[in-house]
Amino acid sequence: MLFASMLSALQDTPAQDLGRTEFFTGENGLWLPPQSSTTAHEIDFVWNFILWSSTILTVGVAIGIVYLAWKYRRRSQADRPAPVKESPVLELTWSIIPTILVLIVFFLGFRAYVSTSIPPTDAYEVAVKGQSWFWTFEYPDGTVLQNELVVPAGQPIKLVMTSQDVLHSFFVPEFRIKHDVVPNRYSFVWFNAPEEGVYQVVCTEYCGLDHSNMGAEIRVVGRDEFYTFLQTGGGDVNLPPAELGAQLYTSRNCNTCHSIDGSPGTGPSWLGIWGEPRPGSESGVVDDNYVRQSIVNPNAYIVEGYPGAMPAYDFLSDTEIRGLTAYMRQINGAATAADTSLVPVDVAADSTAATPDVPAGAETEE
Ligand code: HEC
Ligand SMILES: [Cu+2]
Repeated sequence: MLFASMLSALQDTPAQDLGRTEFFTGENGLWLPPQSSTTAHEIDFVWNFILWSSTILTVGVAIGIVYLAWKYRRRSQADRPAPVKESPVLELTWSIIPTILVLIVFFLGFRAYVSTSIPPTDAYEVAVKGQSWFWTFEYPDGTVLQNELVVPAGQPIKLVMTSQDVLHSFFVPEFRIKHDVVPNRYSFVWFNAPEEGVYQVVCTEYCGLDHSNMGAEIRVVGRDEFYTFLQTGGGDVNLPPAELGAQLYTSRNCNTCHSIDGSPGTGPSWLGIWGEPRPGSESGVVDDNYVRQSIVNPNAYIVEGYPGAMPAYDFLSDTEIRGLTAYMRQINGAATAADTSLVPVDVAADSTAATPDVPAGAETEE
């Protein structure tokens, strides 16, 4: 079929060659965002085909209406229309052309659907969990990230997605991928981003109060950077506990529910809680053990006056949990020397000028 081969030649045109201007594709452009995955141009081609064929048809029909209304206008009071005879040619034309158009749309759409739905067999798998209102990404080696996905450029990535609570939808406009994320079921989507850069993920299924803030970033990096990332688990391992805790407070989204200035939220503010009584809990007061339990198994004890809405963070490492605890102590003015320093206190006190060299990973020892 000549037409189909012409179409597929157009369809295989690389993204850059489609001839759109910076104005339309720039960051704040009015047109579609840049095509940043290997399958994006297929989706855009169907979209453009539908846009332009319906534009041409609409304009053609509108011009026809105006022209015919003018041509067959009533010229005098005595004007009588001649009987209308059917025209087989006309009727076949307006049946066959739309049928062909619809079949082309089906053919192109199905092809794009198949190629965006079936991941290549060498795809790298990352598990994705959506929950109100953030995304968790888990790598095969156990590395867990929140609201950030780091992947190597030029590598097919298969996302195995599920939801902890309600329907969400994983949408990456620049990759032209979008798929519902459903509780109690896995759904899949895949992409291959050839260019390094940062791409935005949005949730496109209305999922409650903070739906509009439910976003994530996909950071596409070079191979070397990706392997370094996997080795360090994405975390900064060389930080004093309280600083690590401060980072985790935002990177693990504790800040979406807990304030540190006493203002109310979904969960209790962390300001003023250290050492406070928690009658009925195992510890009785907010201390190291209480905080650990609150993080790993939040439903074991529910703070009075709050919903049991905190997700379990049982995947955090001990270093991370101790970091968060140190940060809570710091906010409450109860930080110890060990919370804010990586080296033994006397060493820190003695060293006047240079910071002593700390062996990597020293603070991760249990
Ligand atoms: C979706 C909202 C949400 C997120 C995200 C969240 N929490 Fe909570 N958290 C709560 C709620 C609600 C409570 C009170 C109910 C309960 O005890 O489970 C709570 C209670 C706590 C408590 C006990 C506070 C007290 O006053 O006794 C601690 C400690 C805590 N969370 C730590 C964390 C840490 C650390 C993180 C991030 C790693 C985090 N939370 C993320 C909602 C959240
Ligand atoms: Cu959502």
